[in-house]
Amino acid sequence: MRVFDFNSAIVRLPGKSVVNGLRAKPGPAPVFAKLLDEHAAYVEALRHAGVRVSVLEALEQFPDSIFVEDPALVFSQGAVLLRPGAPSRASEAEALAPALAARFPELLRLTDGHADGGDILVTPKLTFIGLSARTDETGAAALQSLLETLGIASRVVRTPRGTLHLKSDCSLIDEDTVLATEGLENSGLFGGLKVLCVPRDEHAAANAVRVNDVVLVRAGCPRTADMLTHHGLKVVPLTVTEVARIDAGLSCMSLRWFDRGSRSGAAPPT
Ligand code: CIR
Repeated sequence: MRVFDFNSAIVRLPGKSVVNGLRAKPGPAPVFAKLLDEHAAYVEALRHAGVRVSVLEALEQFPDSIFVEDPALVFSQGAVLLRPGAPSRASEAEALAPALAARFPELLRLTDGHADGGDILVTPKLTFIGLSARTDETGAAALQSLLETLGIASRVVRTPRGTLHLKSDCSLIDEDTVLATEGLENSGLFGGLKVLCVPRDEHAAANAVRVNDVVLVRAGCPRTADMLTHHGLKVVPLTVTEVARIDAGLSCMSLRWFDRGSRSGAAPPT
């Protein structure tokens, strides 16, 4: 079983309030209808990759709740409700609790500090927890203890300054390779993993999603797509122009895991 073999995912429909999602810099708001299309194409791509996708209802009171990756972490053996670092997102975790309790044998809760799922990069041997404006040292330490109870080893690292989340700048694309921005590669934090560097003008492509035998990659990043294709991967380009207006990309729109008890979804990997 590889850490990117998934047969199950949760996504949440965007509410109209998504146009008021958080963003670091002022700019044009997303166009709701177009963002819905982007979301629908993303869900379709997951399904096409062999994932059974549960679509949760929109939550108008939480503009950023479409980004289900941030309030929780999921693994085959259990889920963890996190404590998102942005005050407007704090209650998104409890809003996800019923959906997770219904799907996971164990539901753990972070009770100290703050941590966003976007700062957590899972690799086969080690899970990296990036300290950022959203994930603090108390949250990271508490999360390490919870992960230990699930049998997952972790290391606390630093998300580059000015970067929203660790995974804004990197993704695992195969069992021993990470796709990353140059800055993150230079920081040397990946140790024994190989690093493929995205071109500077395709910085945002570092947030990709490996799902079973394909990699979802931001459309409009042809050199990254070529590089991944040469690396032997099947690239699925997806447009996230509207989603990007509120500082988001591809990984943040789903929680993905391999449900060992599931009869539907993808066939177990060989
Ligand atoms: C936020 O600032 O929280 C949202 N507007 C974007 C969250 C993106 N999440 C992610 O990259 N994991």
